[in-house]
Amino acid sequence: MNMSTHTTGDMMECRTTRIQTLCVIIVILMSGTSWGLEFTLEGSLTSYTKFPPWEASENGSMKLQFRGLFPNGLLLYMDDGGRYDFFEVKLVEGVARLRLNLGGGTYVITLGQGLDDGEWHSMELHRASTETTFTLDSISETHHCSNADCQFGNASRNSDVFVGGLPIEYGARLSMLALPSVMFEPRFKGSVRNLVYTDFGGSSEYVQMIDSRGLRATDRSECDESNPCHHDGICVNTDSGTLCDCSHTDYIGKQCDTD
Ligand SMILES: [Ca+2]
Repeated sequence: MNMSTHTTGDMMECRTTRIQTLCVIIVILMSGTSWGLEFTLEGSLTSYTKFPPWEASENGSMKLQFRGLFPNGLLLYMDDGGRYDFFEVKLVEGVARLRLNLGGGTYVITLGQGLDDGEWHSMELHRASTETTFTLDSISETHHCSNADCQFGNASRNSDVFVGGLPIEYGARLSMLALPSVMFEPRFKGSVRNLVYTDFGGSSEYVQMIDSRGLRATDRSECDESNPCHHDGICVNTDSGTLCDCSHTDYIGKQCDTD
């Protein structure tokens, strides 16, 4: 039996039950090597997922698909263990923005628009010697590295790969990050599936999730049904109800209603 079909079928079956949280855990466990794993991030101040390091010092690629309704959010981050090299992909006003540094300074590639349309979109990072190609759906742009060290970190030091956000503990250990500002980005709110690493020889691997926080069992939006947040606080759906992110307002309180 094809494992990805098996898992998708189980997920659909789970949506009809009342114990959705347990079901998602079962589906993740049954995924084993995470064939085509799909998950939904709540996009709160603490949500994240963690995957093994991407050992693409010179060659290899990484792909994933994402779907969301919010124009801003951190989609992907990895670095060389807090020295210089990093890759960061985020949505900025519905546009995908890659920032990278291979040791010679920061470079930015911006692709797509209207990516907060609730449809699935694909992104890929492809490393080939001195070139890094960023692909969003069917559009690509390539960065040509010209400094002395064009490798992405090294196998013994590279960080894990973070999708949707980083663990809150990094906030007290910013020196461990090559791009400390990543901790201040809004986190991705939406669904992600099919994270794949491909090595230079062409063999692909669906990677297994190591850790997570703030995964949702459903993408149902209570915020759309009844938004409790005042003063432009950002409503966050969680499995235990809604939360209000007041960090971008002048108000505090559970519903951003306290001056
Ligand atoms: Ca480097």
